[in-house]
Amino acid sequence: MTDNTGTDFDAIVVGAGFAGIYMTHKLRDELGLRVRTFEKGSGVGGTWHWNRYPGAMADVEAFVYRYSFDKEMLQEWDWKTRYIPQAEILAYLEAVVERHDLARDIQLETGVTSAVYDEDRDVWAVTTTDGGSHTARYLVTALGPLSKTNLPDIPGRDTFEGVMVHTGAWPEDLTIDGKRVGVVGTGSTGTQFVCAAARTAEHLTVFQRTPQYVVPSGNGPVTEEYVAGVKADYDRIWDQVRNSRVGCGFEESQTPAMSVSEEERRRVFEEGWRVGNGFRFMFGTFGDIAVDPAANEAAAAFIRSKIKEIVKDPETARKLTPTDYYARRPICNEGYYEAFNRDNVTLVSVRENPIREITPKGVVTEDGVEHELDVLVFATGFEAMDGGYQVIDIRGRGGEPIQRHWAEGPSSYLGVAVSGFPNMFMVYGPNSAFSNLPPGIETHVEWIAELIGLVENGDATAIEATAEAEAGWTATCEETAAYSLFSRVDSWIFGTNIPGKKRSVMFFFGGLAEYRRRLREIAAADYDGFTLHSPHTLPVP
Ligand code: FAD
Ligand code: NA7
Repeated sequence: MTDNTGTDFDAIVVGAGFAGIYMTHKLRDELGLRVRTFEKGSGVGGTWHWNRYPGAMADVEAFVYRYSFDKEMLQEWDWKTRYIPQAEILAYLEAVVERHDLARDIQLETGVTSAVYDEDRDVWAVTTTDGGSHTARYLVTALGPLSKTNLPDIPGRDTFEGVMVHTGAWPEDLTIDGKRVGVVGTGSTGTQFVCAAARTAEHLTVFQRTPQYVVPSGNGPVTEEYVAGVKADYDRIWDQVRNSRVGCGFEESQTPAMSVSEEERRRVFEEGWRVGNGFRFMFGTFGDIAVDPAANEAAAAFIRSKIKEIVKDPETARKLTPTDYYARRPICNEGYYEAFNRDNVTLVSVRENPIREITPKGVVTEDGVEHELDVLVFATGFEAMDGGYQVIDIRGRGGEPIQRHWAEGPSSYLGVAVSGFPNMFMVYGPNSAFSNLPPGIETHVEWIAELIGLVENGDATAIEATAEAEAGWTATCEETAAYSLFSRVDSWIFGTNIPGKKRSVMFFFGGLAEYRRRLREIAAADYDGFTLHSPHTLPVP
């Protein structure tokens, strides 16, 4: 396409985590576009820049929690433990930025506050926190599925005189060693934090609302031979990842749990427990734990039996024992239930004994006890998927705000495009495939580059998802969610962790392989569901 728009940039990317970093490289170095990436943080890395709490790590195994696109780097970059801690992931992402010389096009400490589409020119006008105004033909939002923190509004919260912190905004210099620490929340983050903090805090008080099913991660050192073996096998590994449901690098089971004897089930669960990893336990032991209530109950009962075995105090064990479906994002780490056997760890079930208020000294519960604290940690999660979008003034055709477009819940075509928002592309936006993120993100970055390539290589000025395609994809995601037991439990996956937020489907639960198959099918059908248009052939809103 000939660019007659005179924009400042060809493309503006928002966010410099896994998604924004690869998108910047793809657009600049492969499509030859003029790119500017805005990142509100003081460094690149996204999740791994912000989440520096003790115990922070990816609990998808190291060998697949990385990009696959840079084959040389896959061979060069080593790892020493089965899972990589936050600092190493951050160092890895910084190394990617350096290796591809991306920093010169990434503007840090600059948040995007608005993005408005000028439909006469097919141009996005973007404003930033530093007072800047910029124009570009393409807008790529790589805002992160879990980047907008959720801080509960507990009475007296801001009167606390100690250090109050959310795990997703952990200051670099904050240590908890030898301190009296309280943590609200026992999700993936809270349980990781508990395992680490129990070892170094003087006392740790855990305020738990919903008990969690937690399995061991099986973390530990890996040998050089193992790493060399993985490196030699990467082509096969990525092929397997892309052709699997959750993309976590293990063979997913096809066997229904109730098709085998009770002894065999127990043996398989014991093996899953011994080997470790949450996704492997849920998707690698049997094929129907996330969809069949009986299979789910078998897995849940097994984990409950482990809690009973591990936790010495029966009352603490009771409080830690979940009773609902095992159908949240699976959690694993080292020594979660064991932590509650320590003298310096106290469990408070806030379902039974709610938090009444936060005082200057600590947290007061309904039983009148004041839990005195030096550090109060909120491991209370995120406004997932659309949270980052809700706080930007994004307006599409006809000046329609994205918040209005999403009044009934966030929707998209394929997690990437929204009708009425031409030339805007979301990396891992609402209704993306539920999977290990790096391969999911790579799939999106490559697909977005393909869509932008269609405009660049033709005579159109914009590409847009049709309203029908978006409605169809929303219906597909709703169908896949209805089939999954995940939809029967409250969690961030459906937005129900945010008070007042409407429950909505925010993922495609059909698996990464099926998602990728559909992308291929759509591309083969002339990008069915997208319209290419020039200023003279704008679709009627
Ligand atoms: P992010 O890394 O969140 O990056 C988004 C960036 O956009 C951020 O830096 C943010 O500051 C920036 N941004 C947002 N809004 C604006 C704005 N208006 N202007 C400018 N910049 C903006 N995934 C897995 O697959 N496996 C795991 O084991 C795993 N563990 C996790 C553990 C934790 C504690 C958390 C929080 C997440 C975890 N995730 C995991 C999910 C993780 O978010 C993804 O794996 C991945 O890092 C997402 O990359 P991203 O670039 O899409 O988003
Ligand atoms: P999660 O999974 O949303 O967990 C948040 C936790 O905080 C969870 O235990 C919540 O209890 C609890 N919570 C939230 N609000 C409150 C209030 N008001 N009072 C008490 N407890 C509360 O977030 P994570 O950060 O752990 O994980 C999110 C994803 O990021 C994760 O899957 C990884 O991919 C990384 P609830 O269960 O809602 O009762």
